[in-house]
Amino acid sequence: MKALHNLVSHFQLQGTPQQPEPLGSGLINDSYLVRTVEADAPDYVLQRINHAIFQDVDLLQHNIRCVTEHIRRQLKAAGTPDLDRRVLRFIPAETGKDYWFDGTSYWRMMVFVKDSFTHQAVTPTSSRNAGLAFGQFQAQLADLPETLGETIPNFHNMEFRLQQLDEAVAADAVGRVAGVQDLLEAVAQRRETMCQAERLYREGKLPKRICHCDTKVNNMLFDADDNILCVIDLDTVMPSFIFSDFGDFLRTGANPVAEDEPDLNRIDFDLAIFEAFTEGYLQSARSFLTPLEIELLPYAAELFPYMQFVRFLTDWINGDTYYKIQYPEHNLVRSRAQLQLLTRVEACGDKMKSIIRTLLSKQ
Ligand code: GN1
Ligand code: MG
Repeated sequence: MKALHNLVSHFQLQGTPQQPEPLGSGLINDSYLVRTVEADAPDYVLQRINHAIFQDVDLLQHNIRCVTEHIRRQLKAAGTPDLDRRVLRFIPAETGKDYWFDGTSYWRMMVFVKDSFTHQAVTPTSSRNAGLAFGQFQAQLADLPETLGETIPNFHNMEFRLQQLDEAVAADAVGRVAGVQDLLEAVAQRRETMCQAERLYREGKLPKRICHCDTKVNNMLFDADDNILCVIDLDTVMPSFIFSDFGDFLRTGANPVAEDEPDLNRIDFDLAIFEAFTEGYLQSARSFLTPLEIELLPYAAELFPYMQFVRFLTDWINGDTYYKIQYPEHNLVRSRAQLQLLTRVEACGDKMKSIIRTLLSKQ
């Protein structure tokens, strides 16, 4: 812990930092809260960047700097108060870069958004706000002057994720393939349909836009009155299909239980949440969405449980090399939970379409 404290000294902070304390439950990066002694100095978050996953730290922090500054400029121009609670602010290290390399790990610091809360579950009201917020996030970034790179190449590319699964199955590194034949069958059945976005993109029918790409419920900060303050966890902001933000929110938000729920009977797809989120999203995003993007929103709701199912299953077959696990079968349990969610979403296909039709006619 002494070492953590030393790290902090390499950043251009305001105030006197105290000993970092562990923070949050992200599956990828390690986070610490760094309080400052002075009441008028902000507190900070110190994070170790998972360099195995985000291999190009310069590109990563460049993307984040472009995005946060662009949004900050817009909010400022609109006269929005309390900017440090409305968009993340990263602190340069003494090198002038937005990270510090200690010889082994890459670290970064940002201002801790005070009096903020995250949710693991959502209500229709907070979902509508989330739809508005993520649609607005895409809208804000529509005129970003800089070009962003892919911080994780092919991150939400379904064809690529299936290829990774195929490779894992072929290698069968830890002998787990025989035990998951039913799951592999479920993957195969849906393969063609689920890869339609990439096909449409190649045919020039579907655009990529700057998206958040990890729109989980717990990647938004709310104030004490449940208003959305800002979107966090910007590591995966990159060009993608808008389905990323739409589908991944519903994957976690419309499921009343956690993404790794072991009791499959408790997993569901809540259409009230779908409706509320879609209403908010269409309200802020409709102006730039194409008719095909809108038509494919129900597909997006299926795509993300499917993609997460494929990713967890791949990690299980690889012997748990990517996601942190809390118990030995965790990735298998996660896989089964995501497949169950997918079947619940699939059962709602017609209802989703009719909800979207109704919402469009009302707006
Ligand atoms: C990871 O970092 P975290 O926990 O917000 C993952 C997402 C997955 C999610 C599943 C970079 O997100 O893509 O949907 O776990 N992020 C990365 O919980 O792989
Ligand atoms: Mg996160």
